[in-house]
Amino acid sequence: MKARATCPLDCPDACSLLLTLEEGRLVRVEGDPRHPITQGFACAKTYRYPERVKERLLYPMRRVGRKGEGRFVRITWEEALDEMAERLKAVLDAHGGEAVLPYHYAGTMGLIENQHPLAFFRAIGASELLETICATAGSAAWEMTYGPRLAPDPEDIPENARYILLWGINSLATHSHLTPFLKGAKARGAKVVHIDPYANPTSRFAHEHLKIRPGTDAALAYALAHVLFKEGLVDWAYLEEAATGVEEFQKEAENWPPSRASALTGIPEEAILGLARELGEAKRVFLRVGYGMTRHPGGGNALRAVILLPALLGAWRYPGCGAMLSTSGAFFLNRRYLGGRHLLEGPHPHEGYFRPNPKARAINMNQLGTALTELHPPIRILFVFNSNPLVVAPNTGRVKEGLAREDLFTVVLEQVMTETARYADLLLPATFFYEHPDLYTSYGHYYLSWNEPLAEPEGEARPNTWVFRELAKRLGLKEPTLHWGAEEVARSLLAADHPYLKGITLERLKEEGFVKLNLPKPFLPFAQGPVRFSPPPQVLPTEPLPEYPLILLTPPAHRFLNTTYGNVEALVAAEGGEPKLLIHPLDAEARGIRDGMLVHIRSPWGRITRKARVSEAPRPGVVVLEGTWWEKWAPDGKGVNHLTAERLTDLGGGSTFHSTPVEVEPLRLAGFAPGPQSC
Ligand SMILES: Nc1nc2c(c(=O)[nH]1)N[C@H]1C(S)=C(S)[C@@H](COP(=O)(O)OP(=O)(O)OC[C@H]3O[C@@H](n4cnc5c(=O)[nH]c(N)nc54)[C@H](O)[C@@H]3O)O[C@H]1N2
Ligand SMILES: Nc1nc2c(c(=O)[nH]1)N[C@H]1C(S)=C(S)[C@@H](COP(=O)(O)OP(=O)(O)OC[C@H]3O[C@@H](n4cnc5c(=O)[nH]c(N)nc54)[C@H](O)[C@@H]3O)O[C@H]1N2
Ligand code: SF4
Ligand SMILES: [Mo]
Repeated sequence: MKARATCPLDCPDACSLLLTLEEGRLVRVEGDPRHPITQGFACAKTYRYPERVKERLLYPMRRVGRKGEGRFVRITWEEALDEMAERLKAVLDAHGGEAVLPYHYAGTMGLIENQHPLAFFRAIGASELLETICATAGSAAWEMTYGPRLAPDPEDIPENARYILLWGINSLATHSHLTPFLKGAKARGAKVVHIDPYANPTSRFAHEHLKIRPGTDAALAYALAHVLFKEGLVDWAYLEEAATGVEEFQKEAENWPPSRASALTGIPEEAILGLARELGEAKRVFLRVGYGMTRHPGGGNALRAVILLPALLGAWRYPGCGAMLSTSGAFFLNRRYLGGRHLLEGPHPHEGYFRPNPKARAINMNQLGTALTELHPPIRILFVFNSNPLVVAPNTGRVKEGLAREDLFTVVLEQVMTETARYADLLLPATFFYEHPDLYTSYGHYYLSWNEPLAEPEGEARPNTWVFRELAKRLGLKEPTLHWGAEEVARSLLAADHPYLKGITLERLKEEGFVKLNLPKPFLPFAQGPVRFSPPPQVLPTEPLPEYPLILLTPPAHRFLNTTYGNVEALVAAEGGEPKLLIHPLDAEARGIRDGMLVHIRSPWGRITRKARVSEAPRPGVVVLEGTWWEKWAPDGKGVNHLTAERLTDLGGGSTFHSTPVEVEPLRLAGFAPGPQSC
């Protein structure tokens, strides 16, 4: 059987896929040629999805070995659910809801399996997890500047954009379905410029690459603005109509002549001048910003400074032009009942076994390590789903210490035996995206879609929402939204009175699979503003430390999706078999490091060992570890986040994964006997 389903992964493309199933098992994945964004191709990763499925968990299990050891015995769902319910009741009675923490992120982007389990946690007044690991610095910056996260329609780019800036994003790897639109514009003569501290496939696609020093984007943006103001290249008519606070911003920009910005950013003065003049002349600019530049202590301000540039040029007047961070703000769904949000808003009408707690204790997911080891009163029950925190959260040393606590009861709902799953007391098998219904938005285009289950769950796998419905029954919780099935959640989401959603019903989604939002034509978000230039963004550069003079970037790998696919051997092999440190020849030479050598990488928070790859790709002073690899592939069995900090961004409480100060040294100098792989 062959049928359509939306790719559930955390990727802006939200592709429409054609799946071939044999006896309920996924055997082949193709891109849907009918979908205007997918255009008939998937990606290097998702073609391999069937290999992921082969590694799946099939039954509920209880831990028998030490935490982390990964020894389990099979149990029944009845036993698993009863045990969870008993433990929950005991902890809730003795310590209240805040002793319980859900840890979840974006294993699936389906709104229902991603968000609706939270209704259960909100109904018991659990500690509330702030979902900050990825997008909140960017979202906060965008919302301060423009309001809703709207962007030009990518389908309008080829015809309209004359100049393309890819800033802090390796879009060819992480947003590959934008590429055909960029190529379309390029073929019509648009120039493409990439701004990134290291060369990657996107730099090779661009006509020009500016290797910026990490965390200095705001200074570059101000210098570009400086030239635009000075040389009369600003669209004053647009600004007068659409923007506020321009004067204050202009004053700040006066302080950033290209010479000053050049010294800080490492970009030659002439390149800054040239870029500003070309932008000023082109006006029809499409700026694609990634979250890369936001993963710094000053990342929110940096993003604000950068996304103001298209406004200065009046680019928002043209279709396909302006700035794109995310399109997710266009899905004006009714989210009031999704994940029981209404329970956080105040007293609720249907009290159950426990009172909801509108003032639930909030825990920033970037600080899981500290939350598990230092919080008072402590977390006693942890539920992990849609996430692999042992590997993806910063400061892994701390996270492991927390997960190893004997007095912590950990439940992990997973599809595969991740390194987090090995720490579970109860490990529960989750369904795959073609086994459960769900509603999908996108953060890179404007299609809404629906997945109908295409197969019965294999083994005893169950959807996340099923597990929490069963628990709610056992706890006697009466709150109605806890007991909603997927269609009820979907209907409630679609019951929104917004012109973009007009005529989009569940029936239509079921029939057509995906439906484009009713965007106005031409689609010109922010053509009339509002654009808020004040307060003027601050320049808050990322600084190394005297003992840690290099800055480590940890951007995504081409063939993994965070840690998803990190166990698929063909993809691991294609990524080089093990994680390697990219280091510039000058930095390598200064440290006696040769290509292929094992090196220690130290930060104030931990140390790991990697093979060095001496390469001109990063700028001097910057080292790069691509990909959040599973720990098991590293020479020392330690993941990259042993090095990263729980430090938060200036706006939105976001993660700072690309700002880690490190030092690198050859293994032998660090006083360790060389292992068999070295030299
Ligand atoms: N293949 C693949 N695709 C993915 C993912 C994946 O893991 N693999 N992850 C998905 C997810 S969860 C997300 S959030 C997105 C990632 O989305 P983004 O972070 O938006 O995109 P990346 O392409 O990773 O861009 C990060 C780039 O920013 C650069 N960078 C780091 N610091 C700075 C800085 O200070 N200034 C500038 N200008 N650039 C900087 C990095 O070198 C890197 O090239 O991609 C999604 N798509
Ligand atoms: N150093 C460093 N660390 C990073 C990043 C970085 O660039 N550098 N990127 C960060 C970013 S942008 C993000 S978004 C986070 C990503 O962090 P996570 O969202 O934790 O992403 P994954 O590592 O892909 O783990 C998702 C897990 O969910 C599981 N899963 C998938 N579908 C389901 C389901 O339906 N039910 C259940 N129960 N489980 C399911 C998958 O098997 C997988 O193990 O990582 C962050 N960590
Ligand atoms: S991971 Fe992204 S590019 Fe690959 S199939 Fe899924 S949505 Fe498309
Ligand atoms: Mo992300």
